[in-house]
Amino acid sequence: MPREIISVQLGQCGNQIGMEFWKQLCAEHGINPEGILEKYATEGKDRKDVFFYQADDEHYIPRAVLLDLEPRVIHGILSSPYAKLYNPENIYMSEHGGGAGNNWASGYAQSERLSEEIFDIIDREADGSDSLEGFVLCHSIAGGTGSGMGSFFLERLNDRFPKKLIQTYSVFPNLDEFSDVVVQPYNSILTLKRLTLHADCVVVLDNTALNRIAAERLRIPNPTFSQVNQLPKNVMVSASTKDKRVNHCYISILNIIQGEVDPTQVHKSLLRIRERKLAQFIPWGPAGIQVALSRKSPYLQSAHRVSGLMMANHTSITSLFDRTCHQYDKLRKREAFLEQFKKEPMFKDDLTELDRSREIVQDLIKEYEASTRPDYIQWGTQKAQKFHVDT
Ligand SMILES: Nc1nc2c(ncn2[C@@H]2O[C@H](COP(=O)(O)OP(=O)(O)OP(=O)(O)O)[C@@H](O)[C@H]2O)c(=O)[nH]1
Ligand SMILES: [Mg+2]
Repeated sequence: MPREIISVQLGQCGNQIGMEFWKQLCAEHGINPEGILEKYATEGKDRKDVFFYQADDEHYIPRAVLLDLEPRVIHGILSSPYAKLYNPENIYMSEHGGGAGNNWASGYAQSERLSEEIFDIIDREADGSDSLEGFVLCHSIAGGTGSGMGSFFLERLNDRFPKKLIQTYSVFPNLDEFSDVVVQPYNSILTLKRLTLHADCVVVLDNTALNRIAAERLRIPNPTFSQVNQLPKNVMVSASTKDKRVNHCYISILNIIQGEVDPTQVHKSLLRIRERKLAQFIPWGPAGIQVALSRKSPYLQSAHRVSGLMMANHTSITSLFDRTCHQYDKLRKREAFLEQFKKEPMFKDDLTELDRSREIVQDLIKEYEASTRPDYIQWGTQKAQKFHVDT
């Protein structure tokens, strides 16, 4: 039985991508932009209560919390046709705030101060569900609010709701283009630490890959955010950059197929992939391929009878973390652009938090690399023994 999921969207990117998600979900369930069920959808037997609840007046309201330290993006949502969709009490925006100025430390420190106010919203929303499955966070790791506030809430949500799943949709910056956000690598490393330690599942949305898909496959030169944001709701990509040092492989694959397919055909294809080793999997366990078959929304026209989405945990994701570490090291070596960080309590006396975060990301890379080898099963115990000897 599907259980309720609360989504928390933070900062410009989180709220813009979140908006696309709700547009799509409303369309799939026959809910209009004001939250009212369309006449043609009243007989529907679809499960709306995972993502929506029903107010007394027949409005469907997203289980969504919208947060930003500046008002511009949320104002935009509130002046769109979807203005009445959200519960206004679930919106926190700093009316006169200037955001976190692309600074993780500022986003984190401001969130500490606002923690009580924002947890009132989250707790109320959690109390309103019968059997909460968990949370979905949507944010970018490179700015100030999505990264800093996102990090803060990842830590606290984990403390406060230890048994609930936390999944994130985390947007990584486009490294192909010049960025005027010079501290992007600091923000990214600090956020990656929290994603590694406190999230159960991180879906990486890589702006570099999304922009390349838009430019090369969809032939949109210089795609805008609004064009790029059309992609995540349909395509989830893992970075495909080749790294020659290790033999990359899949750890697990989830395929979601929507539309009319014959389950026996799907089963046969899976067997073929396994038997002929068409995809390279980890050497220490069975090929983990899951397939979920789902119905298509009856309310949406589409040119395709069947559509599919593949999400995979693939070890080549380390190339993205490597790139981030590399950029971080270049800045850190020069001690560049740290003044704004040193203004905040966490970095006032020393910068160990930055270096500690870098270490955690390096450990993550090492673990992914170890997972490509047959003796990975012993990896955790070897690490524990080493730790025992060291201490
Ligand atoms: N795909 C995508 N990326 C975005 C979008 N908006 C911003 N980004 C990316 O997000 C990063 C900047 O973070 P923002 O979300 O704008 O920053 P913020 O969280 O609002 O933080 P501050 O404004 O610094 O307080 C950059 O890497 C942008 O390329 C969006 O709508 N779609
Ligand atoms: Mg912003």
